[in-house]
Amino acid sequence: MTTELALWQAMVEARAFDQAMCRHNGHWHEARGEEAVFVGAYADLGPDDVVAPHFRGTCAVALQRGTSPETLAAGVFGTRGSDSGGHWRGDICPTPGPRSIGMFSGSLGTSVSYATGAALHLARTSPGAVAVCSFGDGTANSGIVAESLNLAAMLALPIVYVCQDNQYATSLPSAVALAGERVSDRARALGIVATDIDGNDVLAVREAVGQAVARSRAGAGPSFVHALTYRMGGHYMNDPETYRTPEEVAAWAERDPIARLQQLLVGHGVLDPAEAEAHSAATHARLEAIVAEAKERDDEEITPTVSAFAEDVRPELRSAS
Ligand SMILES: Cc1ncc(C[n+]2csc(CCOP(=O)(O)OP(=O)(O)O)c2C)c(N)n1
Ligand SMILES: [Mg+2]
Repeated sequence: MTTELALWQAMVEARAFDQAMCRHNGHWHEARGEEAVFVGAYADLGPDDVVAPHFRGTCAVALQRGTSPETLAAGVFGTRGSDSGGHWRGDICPTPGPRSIGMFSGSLGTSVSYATGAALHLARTSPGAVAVCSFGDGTANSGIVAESLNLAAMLALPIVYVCQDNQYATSLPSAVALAGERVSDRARALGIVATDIDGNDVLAVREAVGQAVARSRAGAGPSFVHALTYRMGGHYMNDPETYRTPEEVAAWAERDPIARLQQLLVGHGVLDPAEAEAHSAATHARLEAIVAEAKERDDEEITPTVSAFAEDVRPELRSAS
């Protein structure tokens, strides 16, 4: 199991990559404040498992699964060093690495159905392997999620659905947009085991998803985890954020998942405050340099065709079926 210290480091690295992207990519959709959900949910998976993270958090999951930040940054800016050989420019979601389903169409919810299909494939070919997918509260309202949950329940597929509820779909609060008290009740209605957790507590997320993964590995079918968190930044870089108050944002900043785990680790003597600050500053500086360098890279022009993509895409990704 990933140690608490490693979870903290993964969240720091995730934020450092994310914040560097905020500075260098005007299209970026920042994930600040939501790190506990995607770092905790994808922490303890194996190489045979399939992941389909929500676009807000995709890069952190790829980093956790061994893709280098240089490769990921190239994937965002669409240059040669990326997993697609430069044939995909992923302003919001780069090619995210082996056995990872990204958000390539821009149509939310599609990756949830792809992950469900992947779980069907795993059930037939790789006993014990699971798929984990995450999606936003807004996406949870799409028909394709309802269809996916139904199929997974009907066929007892090895999949864990994680709703990364950051309380907004662009400017629409989930409190208004979600009929019924809890989004997890929709899963319960289908007989899917569901839990509601504090999505700013990475240990709670790791625990809930870990139990769900264990159930799926044992053949007990799908689970649903509703993780309540908060988007500390705007929906995208130029969001005027007229739909919420600075007081609300400040109140949730007090519950920052990174600071929270850091306090716990310091309290337990696992982390020294000065060391924590130094590690954090060094990580932010390292990722800033990587992202800035990736943005400046001036590759020869790449013609993005499907056949060229097939030739240039990294061999291990091509054979990862
Ligand atoms: C099918 C579909 N409908 C609408 C959109 C436009 N859109 C892009 S992001 C977004 C908000 C999504 O909210 P949520 O699922 O909660 O994710 P979050 O942005 O909060 O992380 C919307 C509606 C889309 N990309 N795809
Ligand atoms: Mg949302």
